[in-house]
Amino acid sequence: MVHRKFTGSVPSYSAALLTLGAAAIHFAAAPGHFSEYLLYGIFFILLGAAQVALAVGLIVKPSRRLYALALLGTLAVIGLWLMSRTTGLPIAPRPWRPEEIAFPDFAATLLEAIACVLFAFRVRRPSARRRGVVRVVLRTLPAGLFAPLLAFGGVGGALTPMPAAFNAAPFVAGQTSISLVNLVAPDGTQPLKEFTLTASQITVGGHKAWAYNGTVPGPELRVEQGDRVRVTLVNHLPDATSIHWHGINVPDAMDGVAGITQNAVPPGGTFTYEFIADQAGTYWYHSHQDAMNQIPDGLVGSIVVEPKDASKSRIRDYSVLVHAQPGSDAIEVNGTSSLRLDAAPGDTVRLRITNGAVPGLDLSPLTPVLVGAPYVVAALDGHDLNGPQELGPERIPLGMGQRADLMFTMPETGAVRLLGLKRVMFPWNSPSTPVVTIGDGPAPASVNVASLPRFDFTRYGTPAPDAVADAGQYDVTREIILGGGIAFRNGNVDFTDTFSGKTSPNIPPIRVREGQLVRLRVVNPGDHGLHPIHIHGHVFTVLAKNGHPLTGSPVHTDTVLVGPHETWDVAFKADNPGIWMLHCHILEHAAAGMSMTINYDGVSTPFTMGSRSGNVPE
Ligand SMILES: [Cu+2]
Repeated sequence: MVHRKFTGSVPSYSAALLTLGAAAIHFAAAPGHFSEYLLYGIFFILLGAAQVALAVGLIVKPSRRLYALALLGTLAVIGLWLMSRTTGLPIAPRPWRPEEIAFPDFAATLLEAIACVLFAFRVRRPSARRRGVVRVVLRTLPAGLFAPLLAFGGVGGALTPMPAAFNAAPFVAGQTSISLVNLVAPDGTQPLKEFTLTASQITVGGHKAWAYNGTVPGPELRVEQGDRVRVTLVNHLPDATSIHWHGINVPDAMDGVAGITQNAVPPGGTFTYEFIADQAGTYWYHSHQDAMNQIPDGLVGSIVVEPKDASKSRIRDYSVLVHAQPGSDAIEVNGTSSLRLDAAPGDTVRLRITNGAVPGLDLSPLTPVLVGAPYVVAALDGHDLNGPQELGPERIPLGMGQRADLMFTMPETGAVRLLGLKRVMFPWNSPSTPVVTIGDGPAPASVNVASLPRFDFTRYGTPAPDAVADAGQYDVTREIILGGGIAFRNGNVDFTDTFSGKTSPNIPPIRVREGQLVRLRVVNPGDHGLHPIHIHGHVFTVLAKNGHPLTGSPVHTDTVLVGPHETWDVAFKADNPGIWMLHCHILEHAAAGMSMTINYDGVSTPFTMGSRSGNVPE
């Protein structure tokens, strides 16, 4: 074989392709960077242009010097990128603040890193042999497949960034509207109950936790129906936060949704929430800024509104909040894995159970079971049921965010227990299951929880007239089909969860006027996925499951759990003007797109969600 030496170097088509792929991603990312920070935008255009010029040079006039230059330049770009993702850059909209890594970063950097290996190779061996066309094509094939694929992902991600500042209900010039910040509790002489909740970072069991007043969960807030409740949130966390009053139909400005009803409260800031607690029941409060992380980190607590006419004698009334143990797969009840509650024989006990725990990977609801005494399900989501019948042990499905009040009489001897609080993370990892024991004495005989029947509220209790269910006609109807799939969203290739094929913020809002009756049909055509769909500021009247109307008590909830192949019809009266969220209460699903708003005509919001506003409700 004849070796033909030549002075230059041979082109590396692979290195050129990889460099072009990175350039494409940088061009696609430039518009987003322009809107974020002018210098970044210019930098990305120049970088992309330099990479195109380099790729052309590598093919047209390859030389050892060019390969060396390419290696140093690309290494410098990778170094800058690493710095921006770890320590942050000195010249930036927020100097020395590291940025998050999205798919386009990963794709561009990987292409550049592989190109660097090829550059280095050519610098070490400048006088390679020229090869036949077939061999060149075969050697270029891996990069020829890999570079376009990664560039496609990177460009797609870069062209669909998280919105910088999305307004769910902008003020429109020429239209009469009021800003929701004016939608507050009217003045009055109600008895005032004041609380301060200071959010701060603590350590529980060696794990970092975010806590209200130094405990996970936060303190139980107990008020009486008709009280004026005033809660001051003080933020001592390193990040912004907010508080949402889950299930309580507060005035819109007090709903605590960052980016819709307020700006997230910055570190060092405060916000005072005020509302009149006119609905008795079991509710909970939690962060609605970055809720996907802040709720499991510990920012949760119970709030109980006792009925005004409560005869408190001989009633033992307990809130039982099931929540994630921060930094662990385990769940706890009121901050412990073994909760003991006092009760004497003959006492009437009301257990207010709230599921504040993110479900395990199978997404199944919690199914608490009370053993040791017959009981009634007195209320769901804080709303009393009519004529509830006594039950033996049954599993009560509670999706995340849902509540059930169980009432029973303590037996003459022995304790009563709440079991079945099991969350399956992985089939091979079943974390410990918390137990609640009520009263003293021997524990009740053990039961096989998995074999017990499931409570079905669609045929429980006694029928009664119901204004919304009996209306039969609705002014506004909307079908919401639950789904999902892989798509480009928020700068990444990601799993998305969708309402009727769309993700937030691109789901058209439900537009209503005050006084209208609204019916929603929520359809889950999938084989898996249980979605607790939660409404803010209103209460659902459950109309039908799979087309079958309820046969027992009217049921009023703020969350409807929609299982595989289920269709639920719910309705509500539009009686609380504002801009309100409707979202899946599995916060990962909400963050992946299952979130929309109910917009009242004539109401606008000054707040925005997105990367620039810093408001990320989920
Ligand atoms: Cu969901």
